[in-house]
Amino acid sequence: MDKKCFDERLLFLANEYNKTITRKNEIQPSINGVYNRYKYPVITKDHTPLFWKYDLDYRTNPYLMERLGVNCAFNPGAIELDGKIFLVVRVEGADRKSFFAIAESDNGIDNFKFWDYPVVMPETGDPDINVYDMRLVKHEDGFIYGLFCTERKDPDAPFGDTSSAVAACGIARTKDLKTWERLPDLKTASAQQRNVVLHPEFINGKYALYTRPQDGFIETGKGGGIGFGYTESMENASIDEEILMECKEYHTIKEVKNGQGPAPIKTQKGWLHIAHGVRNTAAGLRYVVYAFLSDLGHPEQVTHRPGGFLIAPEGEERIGDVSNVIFCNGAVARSNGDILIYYASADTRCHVATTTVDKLLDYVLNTPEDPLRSHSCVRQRIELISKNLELIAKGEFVLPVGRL
Ligand code: M1P
Repeated sequence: MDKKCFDERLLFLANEYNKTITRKNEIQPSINGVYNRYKYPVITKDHTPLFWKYDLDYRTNPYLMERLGVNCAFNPGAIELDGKIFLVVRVEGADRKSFFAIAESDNGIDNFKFWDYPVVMPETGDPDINVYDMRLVKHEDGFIYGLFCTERKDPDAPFGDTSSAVAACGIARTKDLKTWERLPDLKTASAQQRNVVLHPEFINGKYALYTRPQDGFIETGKGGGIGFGYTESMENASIDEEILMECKEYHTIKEVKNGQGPAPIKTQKGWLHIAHGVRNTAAGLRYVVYAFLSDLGHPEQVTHRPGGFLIAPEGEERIGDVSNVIFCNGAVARSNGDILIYYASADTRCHVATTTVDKLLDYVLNTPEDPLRSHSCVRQRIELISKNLELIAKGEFVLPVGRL
C-alpha cells in the first residue's frame, strides 16, 4: 500500500474512532420504572485507542494492519473521583488474555476515553495468567482497593486439559488509580474464589469481604453462593471463617451461581447490593443481575430479597462472545442520590443504566420475594391483578385508550 493510501486509511480509522468516543448517548424510556437503559454501550472494543492496536509506522506496517487486536472491553469496576467517573475496564486482547485499563468520563454516560496506557498490575511471586473483573472500593482506611480475579493454570488438571485454572482473589491498592501496590492474594479455605468484594467500612475494626467460594473452576459444587468473612488486615488478607449469606436457590435465577457485584451502597434502610445470578438453560448458562438489601449493622444479614432479575439481556445485549450474559461489577452512587450501574453484556461490551437510591430502595423493599413454586407464583400475580382490576372498576384513574 502506498503512503497516500496508508494516510487515507489512517484518516478513516481516526474518524471512526473519534465518532465513537464523542458520540452522545441517549436515554431510553424506562419500561420497568426501576432504571433507564441507554441507546449506546458506554465502552466497546472500538473505544480503545488506535495506538494500542496498530503499528502506526508506515515503514514497518505499510498495510496499516492491527498488530495487537482487542477482542472486547467489558466488566468494569467503577468509581467517582473529584466528580468524574472512572472505569477500570476488563480489556481482552485478541490473544484471550485480559488486562485492566482506565477510561474516564465527565458524566458517566458517554464520552469515555481510555488513558494512554493500560494498568501494569504488579505480580505476586506466583505470576497471574489472566486477571479480570475488578471491584473498586474506596475504603474508610483511606485506600482505593481493587479486588479482582486472578487465574493460574491448575497444577492438578488432568493431562491434556489446557483450559482449567485455579481462580483466586487478587488484591491491589492505590490512591490515584495510577500507581498500584499489589498485596498477597486472599487466603480462604475454599478451593477457588471469584467475585470477591471488599465492604467499604470496617466492622468491629476488621475488614469485611464478600466472597464466592466454589469447588472447581466452572462447577461451583458446594459453593457458588455469596459468602462473607472478616480479615484483620489487607496486607495479608485471610478469612478463617466464611459463612454463606446468600445461597444458590433451586429453580431460580440464581440456581447455579450467585455472586456479589460491586461493593454495596450504604442507604438509610440498609446496604443495597447488586449481584448476579446464573441459571441453566438448554443454550447454556444465563447470567442476570439482581438486587437485595442487607442490614446496616450486619451487612451479612439479608433483609429483603426481591424475586427475579433486575437486569436481563435484551436485544443486542444477548449476543456476543458469551451470549445471554449480563454481569455487573461496577456501580457509582453519587451524592445527589443518582446511581450509575455499569453492566456488561455477553462478555463483550459495557452499558450504563441509571436510577436513584430512592427507586432502588423502593424496588428492593416492595418487590415480592420469589415464592419458589409455580402455584404460589400465580397466586402472587393474581393478588396483583385483583387489586388492579378493583382500582379500574372503582374508576380510580382516567383510563388511557385501549386495554391496560
Ligand atoms: O462468562 C460470564 C461470567 O463468568 C464468570 O463469572 P462467574 O464466576 O460468576 O461464573 C466470570 O468469568 C465473568 O467475568 C464472566 O462475565
